[in-house]
Amino acid sequence: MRLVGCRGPLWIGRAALVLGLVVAGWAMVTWISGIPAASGHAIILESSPKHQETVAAPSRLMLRFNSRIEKKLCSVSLIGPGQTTILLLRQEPDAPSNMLIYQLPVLGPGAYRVKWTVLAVDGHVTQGTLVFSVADGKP
Ligand SMILES: [Cu+2]
Repeated sequence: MRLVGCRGPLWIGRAALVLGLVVAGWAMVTWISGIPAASGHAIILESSPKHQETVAAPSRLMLRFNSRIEKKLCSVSLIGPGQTTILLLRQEPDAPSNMLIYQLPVLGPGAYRVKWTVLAVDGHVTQGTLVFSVADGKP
């Protein structure tokens, strides 16, 4: 305390106040959006197919996150019509560090759920689900 002089405690007090406000603000945001406070870190910014989109059978799945992720510790599975689960294992190696891209097998028409669990580089695990539908090819 002597090193920072008599302004030290005041500065620490302000820092604590600002930190407190940030934490309170974050808690409020997570409470409003329904995201557990412990899992605010790697979130999806964009995907292909998009959430709730109906598409012709896609040949690949792309998930883009807001931060770099530990790709070896990420897992993504695809649950198709009839609860068939396809564990996606073959990531495209050249994808950017905040993206997961998988080649997909031929998908028949129906509803699909993508369940993802990723580890962000800051050590926090997040998970989520996105859904999309493959349209029946006939017009
Ligand atoms: Cu984090």
